[in-house]
Amino acid sequence: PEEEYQWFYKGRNGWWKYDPRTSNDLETIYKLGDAQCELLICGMLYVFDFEKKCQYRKYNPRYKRNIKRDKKDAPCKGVSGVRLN
Ligand code: V3L
Repeated sequence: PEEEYQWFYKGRNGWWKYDPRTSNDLETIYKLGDAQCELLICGMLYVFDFEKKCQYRKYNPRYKRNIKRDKKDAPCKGVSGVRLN
C-alpha cells in the first residue's frame, strides 16, 4: 500500500524524509505520471523532477538536491531537518 513509501531528499551525508504532507503530495503526483511538479516548502517554491530525481528552487535552479522514493524504514537523518535523537 501507499503508506509503505516515503519521499526523501539528500542532505550532506544522508537522506531526510520530507514532511508527511509534502511526501504524500509527491506520492500522489508521482502516481499520476507527471514528469514534474511544483510545491511550496517553507514559503519557497521548488520544482520536483521525477525523471532526473531531484528538487531545485524554481527561481534559483543552482540549488539542487537529489530525491528518492523509498520504503518508510529506509535509513535517514530525520524528518524535514529535524534530526532523529
Ligand atoms: N524540506 C525541508 N527543508 C528543505 C527542503 C525540503 N524538501 N529542501 C530544502 N530545505 P536548498 P544537512 C536541509 C531546506 O536546497 O546537514 C535539511 O532539512 C534545507 O534544509 O539550498 O546538509 C537540513 O535542515 C536548507 O536549510 O534550497 O544534511 C539542512 O538542509 C534550505 O532549505 C542541513 O542538512 C535551503 O535548501
